Amino acid sequence: MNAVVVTFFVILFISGNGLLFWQAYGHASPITYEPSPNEIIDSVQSVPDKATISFTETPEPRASSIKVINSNNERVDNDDLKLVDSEKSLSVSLDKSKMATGTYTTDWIVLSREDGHITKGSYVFSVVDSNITSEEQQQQQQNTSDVSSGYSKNVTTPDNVILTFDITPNKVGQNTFNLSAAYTNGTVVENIRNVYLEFNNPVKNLGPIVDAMEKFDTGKYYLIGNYLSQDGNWEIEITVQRIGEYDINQQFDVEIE
Ligand SMILES: [Cu+2]
Repeated sequence: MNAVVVTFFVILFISGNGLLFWQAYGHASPITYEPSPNEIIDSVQSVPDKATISFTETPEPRASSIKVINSNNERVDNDDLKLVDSEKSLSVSLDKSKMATGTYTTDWIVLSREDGHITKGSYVFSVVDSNITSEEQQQQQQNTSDVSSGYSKNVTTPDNVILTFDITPNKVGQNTFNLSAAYTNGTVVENIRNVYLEFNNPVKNLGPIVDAMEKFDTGKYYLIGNYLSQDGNWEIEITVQRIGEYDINQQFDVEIE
């Protein structure tokens, strides 16, 4: 690497993308996804024929898998994993006759042919019905919000930070996640660099699904998405990266209807 490239990576690292940067190099790490994470596809017809993930290193297909699962934990792919060697990509074809509107989880696990290391991950995408107007969809969303109260919990961490974590609504589908961080003396935590959520559902074998929250005010972060793709017990791990201090890690166990 020449000096310019090194400088670029160092700046990337210092500027707070350390975690993402690190995950993107070494082993067979994903580069592109189709469908893409959190994509909202406007009809079943518009769903691509295959789910495809390309990697930084060539995967070994005999020791790898991609599964696309609906919210009833049923596979909607044809279990026909194929490697395109030149693209370092794996794909499975999708059985659209099994697909409808809803949230889908793509679960992948890959053994790198180059270094023998295993990497895995999950992400979600959604299929909606473009024939109903956005107003009607909002109405449906509103109705589902009405019948389900949200999840809300406060935890005081060993370093005297109170994390308040809310999920609205606490059911399968699109949710809004809110996090606020304040010290026990009432002052807001100001030196936050990044907040990450990691979703795991061990019983359904889903996850880890990782995403960064968006800042909307000092010490206040939110994320909207269909991460909770099935019911059951979800472990949601929050990582708050602070400038000049240790990361705060806190797990919330959430029962989703
Ligand atoms: Cu490796």
